[in-house]
Amino acid sequence: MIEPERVEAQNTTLLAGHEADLEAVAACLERRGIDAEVVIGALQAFSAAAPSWALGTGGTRFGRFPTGGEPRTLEEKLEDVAAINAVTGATRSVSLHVPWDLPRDPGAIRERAASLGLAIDAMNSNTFQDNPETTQDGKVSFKHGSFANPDPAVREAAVAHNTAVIDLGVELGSRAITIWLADGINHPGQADLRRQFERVLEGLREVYAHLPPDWELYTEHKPFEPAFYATVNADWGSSLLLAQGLGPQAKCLVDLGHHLPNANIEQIVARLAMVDRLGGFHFNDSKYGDDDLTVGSIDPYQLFLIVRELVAYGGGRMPELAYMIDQSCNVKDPLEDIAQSTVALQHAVGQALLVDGTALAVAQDEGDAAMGEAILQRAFRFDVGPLAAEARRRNGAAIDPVGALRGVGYRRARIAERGAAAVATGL
Ligand code: PSV
Ligand code: MN
Ligand code: MN
Repeated sequence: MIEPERVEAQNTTLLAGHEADLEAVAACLERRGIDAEVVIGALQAFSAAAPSWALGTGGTRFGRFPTGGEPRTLEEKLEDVAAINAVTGATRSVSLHVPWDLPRDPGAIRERAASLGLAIDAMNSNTFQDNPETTQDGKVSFKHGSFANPDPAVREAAVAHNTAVIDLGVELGSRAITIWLADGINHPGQADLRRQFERVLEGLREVYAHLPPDWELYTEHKPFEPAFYATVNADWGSSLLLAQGLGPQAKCLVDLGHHLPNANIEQIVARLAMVDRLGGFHFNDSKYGDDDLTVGSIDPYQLFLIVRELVAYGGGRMPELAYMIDQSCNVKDPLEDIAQSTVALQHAVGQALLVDGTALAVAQDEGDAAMGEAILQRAFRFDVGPLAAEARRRNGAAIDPVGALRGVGYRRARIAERGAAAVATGL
């Protein structure tokens, strides 16, 4: 545990400089007619769930180089998320992935999470691998798909796994299930494109029927990998068709890395929001494909434009959607990586809140492209760093999250406790 006093101690040396920066930034905003307190308050309210599957070092098929002291159990994963939250103050929940996470005593996990100040966010099911828990001890295989599989027994297993994940989530206090399917084909002729989609929709209807009334089901699209010719839920259009075919509790989840190169993600977000089918996000950044890089590390302007669409959808504030991080890091300490992503999100939210929506609408109505763009860039170029740092500080977290994690020696202590060879379960 990183106690608040230890975080506060890390803040001490930075405090005077931070306060001077904050005062300057607040004065600058005041001249623009913006109350810094409003932005700080909105940033304090923002939180994005940490992915339980990204607390250990990621890897590729070319190797994996563990960080040391990685969490070996779900309990230890919760402790790591609590450590991230201790320094960001904006990681107040964790998203689980079943069966990578398979709590034998869900009530105890729920209590442990609550005692660490954490809630259980959306549950993720997994029919993209063969695991004994999902394939009825190897009686079926998802090699040729799950819901889209030509074999009804496999389709039933896929439904059974997803309904079991919902039941587990109910016990854990979750309110949503995110379904990403690897279903698709690698070769033309391997399966019928229309029939595959129909089967997926049929299967998801059974899962949907199992949803408690206060739950949501998110369909997560992705164009390729592992299906390299045609993925069933390949894009936002397919995802929307699935959600619309299911019912009002079904919405679309946008993983920022799940788009073909140059896709206009902010426009996709605007479209889904327009029809009230925007459910949540898997935040990350990407350079080439589904790279799962640190949020905002490659294209922070795109992130800002996406979050600005959210603020527009929320009528000037961040709407309450399922905000999650989905990333994987091969070289950084995963906890530092998630903390950096969270800070990037805070920056994007802060910048998006600075956009003068009224002036933007006037510029748009007048066809003044230069002014419309200038209004956006004025907000994007503003240094919201001190506002985000103040929001963290007021939430009892760190002015400098990565510095604080290092300062308290969190990784060193975990290596001593869990061992240098401890490797996280999951990916
Ligand atoms: C698939 O690429 C994905 O983005 C889905 O969200 C999975 O649940 C996750 O990655 C697994 O790492
Ligand atoms: Mn994802
Ligand atoms: Mn992905």
